[in-house]
Amino acid sequence: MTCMRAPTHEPHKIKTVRPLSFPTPEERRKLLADARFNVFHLTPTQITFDMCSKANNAVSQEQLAGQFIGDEAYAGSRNFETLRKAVQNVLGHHYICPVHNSLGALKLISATMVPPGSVLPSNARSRAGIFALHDVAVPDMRDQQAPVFTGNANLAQLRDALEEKNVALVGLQTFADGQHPISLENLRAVRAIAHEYGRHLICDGSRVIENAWYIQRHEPGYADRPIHRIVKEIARTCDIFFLDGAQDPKCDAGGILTTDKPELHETFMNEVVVYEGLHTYGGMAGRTMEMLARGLAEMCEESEVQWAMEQTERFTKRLREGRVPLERGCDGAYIDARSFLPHLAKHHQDALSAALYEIAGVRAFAPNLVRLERPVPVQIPRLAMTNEQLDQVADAIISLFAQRDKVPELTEIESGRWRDQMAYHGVFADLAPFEFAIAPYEIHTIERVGVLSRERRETAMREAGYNTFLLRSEDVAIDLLTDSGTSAMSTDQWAAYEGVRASASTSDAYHDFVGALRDITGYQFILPTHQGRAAEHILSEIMISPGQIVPGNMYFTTTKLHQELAGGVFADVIVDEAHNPESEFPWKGNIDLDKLDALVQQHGAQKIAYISFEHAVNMAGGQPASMDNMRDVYAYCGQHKIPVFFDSTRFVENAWMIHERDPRYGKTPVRDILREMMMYGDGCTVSGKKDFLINIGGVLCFRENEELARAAEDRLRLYEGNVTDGGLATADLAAIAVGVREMLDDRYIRSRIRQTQFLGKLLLDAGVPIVTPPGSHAIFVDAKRFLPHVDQDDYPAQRLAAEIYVESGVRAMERGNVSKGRDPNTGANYRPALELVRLTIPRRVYTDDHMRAVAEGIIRVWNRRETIGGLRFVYEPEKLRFFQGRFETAQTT
Ligand code: P70
Repeated sequence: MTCMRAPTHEPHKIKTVRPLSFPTPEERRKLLADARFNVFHLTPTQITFDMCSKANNAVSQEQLAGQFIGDEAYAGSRNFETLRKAVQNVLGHHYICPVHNSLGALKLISATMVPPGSVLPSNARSRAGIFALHDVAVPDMRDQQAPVFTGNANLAQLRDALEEKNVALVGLQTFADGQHPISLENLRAVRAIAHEYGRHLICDGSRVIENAWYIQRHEPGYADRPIHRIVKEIARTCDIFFLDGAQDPKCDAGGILTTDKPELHETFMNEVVVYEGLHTYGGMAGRTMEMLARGLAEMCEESEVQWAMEQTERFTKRLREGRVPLERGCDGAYIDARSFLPHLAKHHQDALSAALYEIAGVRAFAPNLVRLERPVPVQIPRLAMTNEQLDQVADAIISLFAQRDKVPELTEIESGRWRDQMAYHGVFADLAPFEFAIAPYEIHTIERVGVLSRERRETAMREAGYNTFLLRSEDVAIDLLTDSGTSAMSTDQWAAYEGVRASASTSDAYHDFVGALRDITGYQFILPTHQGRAAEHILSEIMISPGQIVPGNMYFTTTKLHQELAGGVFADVIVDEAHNPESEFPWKGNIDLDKLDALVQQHGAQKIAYISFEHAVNMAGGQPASMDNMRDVYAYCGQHKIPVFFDSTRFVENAWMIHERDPRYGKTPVRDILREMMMYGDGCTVSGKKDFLINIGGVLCFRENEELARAAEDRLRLYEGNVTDGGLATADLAAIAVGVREMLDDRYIRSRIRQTQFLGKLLLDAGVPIVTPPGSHAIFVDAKRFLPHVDQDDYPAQRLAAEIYVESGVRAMERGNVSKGRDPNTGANYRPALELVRLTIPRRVYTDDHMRAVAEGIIRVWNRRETIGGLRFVYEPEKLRFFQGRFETAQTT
């Protein structure tokens, strides 16, 4: 079955992100000392990566949505019914007792079934401490010889215990202690023996998924069995099954205790009200039950399981190659602290945890009883991290391993039975810090994507008239149609969105919005619009008199259209290099001052409405303008009294390119570069759906010309909405105010552009013709060089975009002859110099592994390029024909 092949990229995209913190080495030392060298006491905002897989997993958007439909009734809530059904479907057990977490389940079991003085043989150590409290012994039944399934029980030993001891129950853990998987064969044998002696088999299945995957991989006869069936088999083999909601179901709390035996259920039901809550909520909020129910069903999702397990394989492999002593645990690397720090006499685990935090801000913590001396687990929060991040965490550990001799001993100043009670004095040795170079966020929620077979993609493309705009998003695997409105919002943005007090007139969010944008642009008048083209519409109307010329650095479709609708005539004044996809000129977004001057000389300055100056020129391939060029154009226009208006849709990206390519700005933060850029203009329009990290919105700004601002406001009232909302929801204004602060984080913008460049490099290395140098928001494939045998009037870029989809499920966009349209005078196609397919990277949505998959798909198309022909229109709209035009394949001459 193909679903069981190891996936090469996430089978989903990122829906929302949560910010990471980056305390400096100095801050970390202070925080560690304050926490008395016990990393347990640090909080997530003091940590970069919290390597724990409990309660901080990423969830699907559907599971998160469950949080909001919690039915907080005291008795018989709908959420409990949902949970019950999920248990029946997923685990195949009929009866369920809800509990607040797995400790709640254990408490019920010990209170009802395990009398003091009895014995509970188990394959795990991690719960022994709890039972010891009740005077119950938990002898280790693990078969120390078992080669693959190291969590298997030693059956002879089990039998002996049942013969000789006062055994109350037989207990097992799936993936015992996070390290030891059990086979289904062994599980069945344990059950048979337990039943022979009239005892029940109880199983802690908090890591049932990881164990099921192990069975699928390693137990003979299970290679073709889907995870959900193995999970059900495991649960149904046990008399009682329980799990922690914050583990495999990726909930934030909660748990369940399930059985098929009515008499056991009755026992629990009588006790649950004592410790947990009523039998229909068991100490969970209604929303927790809803999330848990959804999480139970989703945790068996095959491709997701394969992805998470593959990450664990990769992470442990990298550490092994770095010679770090470890075991591959179910959810990460379990480091043997004694072998890691052999020179220490004591407190190996805590010394290792402290040193790792000190050098890298990573928390890995061995919980539980101090005397158990368990390994330090470096767990991967489920679905929350990218492979790039995991690689760097592994490298941080390897770098600590390389300087392990310097890790000093901790001096105990307070102690207890549990590790959280420990406190130490320590010293800081001369450990070299590890610096992360990654995106500054983790994955908070995910969105599953469409995966069709090649045949179904062929049909979908044909039905969409070979126009990627007309595909359904649910048929697309990786969507690189646009970076517009496709960003993943952060949890901080959502918090602002949710917390807003909406208003039909002026809102607090409006003032935040204006304040934030004034601060960033230095402009006085900030007008919200519902998106970019609305700002363009208004600007064009108030600035252009019929017949006036609007020089611009290459056209953008909507910008040019609004200039023309206002009676203006667009004139391209971009540097020649921009039209040459092979030129390596670093500032292909520049305005050619000679071209501009020629226009002024020819028509006179009063005939020029304004300069339409786009940052990071989209149609040229996402190419930046230099600071010098902005300054020179502004100086020139100042002399001739011609206003300069920026299209600042991708101004942060332009600013980062200046940071990268102009050595004078190599140390200047983007925020300051941006401020200087904006000085060289009189105002701007922005499609906020790009750099602002939001899904909707735009803005029109004027630096200081109040008259223009008032004229624009008049139109805003007519076309858009209130002057204080521009037709946007108050909540979106609030999200923008947060987004525009996040976009100025240098770590974010660096990682964003690095990702685009990474895709560019993969394609260049394979010889695929792309526009060079690669831009910031997109990689543009050069269809003229890709399909030289297809005439431009057979729309090679349109066809190439269609082929890329059919080959790989990746959706791209034509930017060439179809987009440029026809000359209204002759009716002929414009046949622009650039005939491109744009692979546009949404912000914070995809990972490097996605980019690799995109490149591989395009390279496959490249290898069969000779077989690809052209297209002809079957339906051609008059305006912006690329949006809704339909095509059929044409035989190329
Ligand atoms: C894209 C999007 C929008 C855009 C832009 C620049 C530099 C203004 C706008 C308009 C969406 C798009 C729009 C038309 C054709 C294809 C795609 N660009 N200026 O994917 O802003 O969409 O907010 O009205 O890039 O490049 P808005």
